[in-house]
Amino acid sequence: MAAWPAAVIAGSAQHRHRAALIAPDGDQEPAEHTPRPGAGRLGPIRGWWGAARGWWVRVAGEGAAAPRWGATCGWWGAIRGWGAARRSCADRQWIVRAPAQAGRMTEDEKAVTVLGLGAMGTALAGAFLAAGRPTTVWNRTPGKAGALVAGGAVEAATIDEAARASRLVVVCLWDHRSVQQALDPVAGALAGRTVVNLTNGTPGQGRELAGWARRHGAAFLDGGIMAVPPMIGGPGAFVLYSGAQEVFDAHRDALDALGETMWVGADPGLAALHDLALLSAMYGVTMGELHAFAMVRSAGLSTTAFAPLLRRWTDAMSGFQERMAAQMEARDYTTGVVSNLAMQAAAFHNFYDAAHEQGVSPELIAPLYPLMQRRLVEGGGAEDLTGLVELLNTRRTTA
Ligand code: FVH
Repeated sequence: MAAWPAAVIAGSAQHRHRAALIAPDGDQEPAEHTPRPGAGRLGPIRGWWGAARGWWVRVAGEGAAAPRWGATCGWWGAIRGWGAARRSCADRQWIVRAPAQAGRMTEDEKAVTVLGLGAMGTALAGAFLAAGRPTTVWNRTPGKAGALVAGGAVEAATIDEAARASRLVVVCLWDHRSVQQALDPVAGALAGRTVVNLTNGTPGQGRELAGWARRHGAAFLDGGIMAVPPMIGGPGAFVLYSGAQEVFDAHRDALDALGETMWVGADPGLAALHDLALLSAMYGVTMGELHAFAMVRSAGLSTTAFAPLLRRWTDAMSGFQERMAAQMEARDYTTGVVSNLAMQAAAFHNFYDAAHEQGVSPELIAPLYPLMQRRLVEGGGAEDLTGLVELLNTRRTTA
């Protein structure tokens, strides 16, 4: 029997469905994801087999008994088989939507759920709405969704309902523990969906959640929001993401609504690592500024009058990050030094003495001095202050 009918059958006996794709976490198969009817595990194999058979019929002319039909049906089988294979792969979540297709998404595919309507969750949901995404919201304590609902959001009565409403579920709660408490009971509802956690946490907590999501059949990204609520959706906001890049790519279009999106690596802990590193720098600057204001206030001076001076000085002393990074990469802290450690350490005691004279606690500036002393003892007097980074690794090796 000529092979072409088999090729047509193999290519055709697949499943028609909406091409709603969600992203896998790596190549995982969500345990509780239910492919559409008929899209069994063999779907992709049958599809590719159909395509191959069709191609073979066309090329080898197996349909000699009916050459014209053989060629036509060979092509037909190949095309149908290829299409069926792609759809089945999508059903199995082995492929993700190309960004170019985002414009053709259905309302269902565009839908987003936001869990948590604190200041940040509310801003996130508002940004999704503003971007034209059907948005479902949920908050532990009801009554916080009024403005969002007025703007077109749907308030889910339960977190389970909220989780099932969208393929993309964004979580922004108080802390890691509250995320665990909220998500654990609805793990089943999250299977086959993508969870994006934008709650502040540690790298370890991000990895733990990624493992939890994987075990429950959900794709996962951890995120760090580098913005305050009023900035969300505006040009200054950026959000860091980590986790499987295919997951990020598949949802990037949606996440772009919140601010500039930046993927920082496949390790799900990396978004939190970057987030906390950046926030640490912010807090370091703030600590110095608080101390400066306290000193000025201790003399009965106007903080308002002092503020422009403070801004001018901090602006002048910023912008050296790339140079610092280069010194660290080279582990050479002595080239091109303008203000060496020995000089800075000699003056630093004045900060303590002045604080005591003024009745100001030196506790915000205190940690730097012992580090300076240690580095001096190690022979780092000619170095830039950057050399102190060598003292901060508690897992220091001799390499
Ligand atoms: N706001 C900011 O400036 C920063 C910007 C950078 C990112 N952070 C982090 O975002 C997380 C949420 O912050 P938030 O500003 O929205 O915080 P709140 O307004 O206090 O809202 C907290 C929400 O968490 C809910 N919640 C607390 N515990 C639970 C729980 N066990 N189960 C379920 N939900 C919980 C709380 O619900 P309710 O008290 O209204 O019932 C709020 O929706 C945070 O990690 C920041 O570090 C924000």
